Amino acid sequence: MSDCIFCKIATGKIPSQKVYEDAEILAFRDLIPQAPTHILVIPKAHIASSAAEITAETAPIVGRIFAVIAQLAREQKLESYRIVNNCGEDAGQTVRHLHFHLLGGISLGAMLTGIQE
Ligand code: DGP
Repeated sequence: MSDCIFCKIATGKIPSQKVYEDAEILAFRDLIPQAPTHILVIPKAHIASSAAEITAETAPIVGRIFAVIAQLAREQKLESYRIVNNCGEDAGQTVRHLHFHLLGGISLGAMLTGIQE
């Protein structure tokens, strides 16, 4: 999508601090980190604007995203971490391109999401 920030990051039009990339998936550091490790993992293609749009057809890439997250957590030496998906505006979603937050490196406490505005 031409007006989507994460599509622009995926195609390199907007620079990012990449930590993982393959043909379908990109992981990069969040612009405003909420924890010492705060990585966003996205499908490069705009397959869904939010988790609400995941279908049986697109679910396999979501599974691969979780495998990438597990690999990244090992590489970042995170013993505990939180995976967050904000689905919809009231849930705190600000970028309408499916993405998952990997947060760790600090005690995240009992907060529901670990993400604060
Ligand atoms: P969410 O609120 O769940 O939609 O998360 C969107 C995240 O994207 C938020 O934590 C900030 C991050 N973000 C927004 N714009 C950029 C950007 O241009 N570059 C990077 N690296 N992160 C961004």
